[in-house]
Amino acid sequence: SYGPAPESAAEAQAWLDRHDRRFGHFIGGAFSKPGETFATKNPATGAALAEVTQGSRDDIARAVAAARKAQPKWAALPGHRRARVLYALARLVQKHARLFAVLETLDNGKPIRESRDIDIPLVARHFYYHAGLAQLMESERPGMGPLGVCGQIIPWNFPLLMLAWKVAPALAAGNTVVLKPAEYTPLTALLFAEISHEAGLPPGVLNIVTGDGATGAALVDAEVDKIAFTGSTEVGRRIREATAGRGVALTLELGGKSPYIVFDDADLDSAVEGLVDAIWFNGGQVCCAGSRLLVQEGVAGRFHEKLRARMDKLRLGDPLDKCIDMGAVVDPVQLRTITEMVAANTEGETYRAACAVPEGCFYPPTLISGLSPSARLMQEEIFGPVLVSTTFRTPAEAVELANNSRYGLAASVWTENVNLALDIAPKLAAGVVWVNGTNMFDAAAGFGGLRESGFGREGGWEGLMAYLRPAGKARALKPTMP
Ligand code: TXE
Repeated sequence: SYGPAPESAAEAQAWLDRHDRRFGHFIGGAFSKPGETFATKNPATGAALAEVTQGSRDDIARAVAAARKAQPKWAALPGHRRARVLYALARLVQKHARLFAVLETLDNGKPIRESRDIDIPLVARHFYYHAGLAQLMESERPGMGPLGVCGQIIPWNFPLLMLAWKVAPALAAGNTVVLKPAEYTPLTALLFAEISHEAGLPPGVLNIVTGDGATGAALVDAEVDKIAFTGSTEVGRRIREATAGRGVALTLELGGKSPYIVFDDADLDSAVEGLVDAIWFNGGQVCCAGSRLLVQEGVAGRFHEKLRARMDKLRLGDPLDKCIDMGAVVDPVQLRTITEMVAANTEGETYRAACAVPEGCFYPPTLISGLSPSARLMQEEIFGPVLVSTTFRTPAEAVELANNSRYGLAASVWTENVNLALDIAPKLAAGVVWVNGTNMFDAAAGFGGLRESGFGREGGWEGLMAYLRPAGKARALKPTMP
């Protein structure tokens, strides 16, 4: 069925009401009293959803102390006991999937179709997968132990999914966590904190401190053993400097300007459809968005024509409406950034999709073609629904253009020639390469970048290893009843 889903929004509103629309931090297994607060808003309407607390240095210190206290006991549990909790978390995310999806859509502005069918199912998948790793690590990675207390700072584009990417492996490995959600989108992390109690997570193992960049900086400065960060390249650099002298383990997942390469023998209709996913999924607010189209000269005209026709069919609107393709931009600040970057461009030809654009925090799907490789918009991340394009003649030129970037997160290659695909893929400077596909994620596959896109992997065994260190001696494997 299509159309808005008012009844499910009512459930989310009721949850907010139950908390009087004011939240403190989640520290040591309970919500603290709200302190100095700020509003988190629905970007589609501008309406305030709730007040959340601006975390201070003291709040961070309390959360880190709670995590420190809980850590030895959590790490000492046999893997299958930690697995049981991770499994329960996955089940509870599924049980409350609709509430999570609607809350995410209200807070972030992403289409309900995406939060319901992509974000939340992947969150559950991450906890199931890491429940497995928690059990397997004792036999598969003997002699490895947790790092201790992990500080985790996440962005607003996939709020609960980024929490899952960070929290699931950290807890599986026996660490405890202090997590700071992004200031625009703290609500699903708070709901997750609430269900963590029901899942049997011991107090102090997961702590959530809300706040802005200053709260994040306080967490970076705190007595933690690791910082895991996803966000802007600029903040990532600052965190690297701040932790450099302290022996704090670090993983960074930063920006990107991922190439989307279409060869002249590609299935053009599939490649167009792939682009809808690559750059208009979540309104282009995706670190690995295929934001830089490189298309072979012979098909460039036809491809752009098909692309413009497809763009015109995209539907923008109320994020809770199940039939829309693109919702709101996360915040007016981000909308301004996108608008200003596009307005400052003087090169190429700009095409705005013919679809209706609602009033407020919305930006139309946009294509800017015929840019030179060094143009600012070819080099800098826009983090919005704006695709830039240029053409190439030979495969070698495609590789050169693709790698002409300070980033190296992902790449997509479209061709019907498997030899060409196998030749090109390893030459691309990217952490992930998709062939005839895009934005494919799985908990079992390590994800992460090269160059200024950061380092470290999330997902799979590599992701778990980023939360482990050689522990000195292997714990004897004792058979225990489940
Ligand atoms: O990111 P920030 P912003 C890129 C994207 C976007 C731009 C700005 O290009 O347009 O960044 O977005 C916390 N110490 N990406 O400003 O500031 C902050 O509170 C510690 C790409 O929202 O990096 C939030 O929790 N933490 C990206 C988180 O960092 C600090 C996703 C991310 O915010 C901090 C998001 C500090 N000094 C933005 N300052 C991706 N790779 O997916 C801020 N934070």
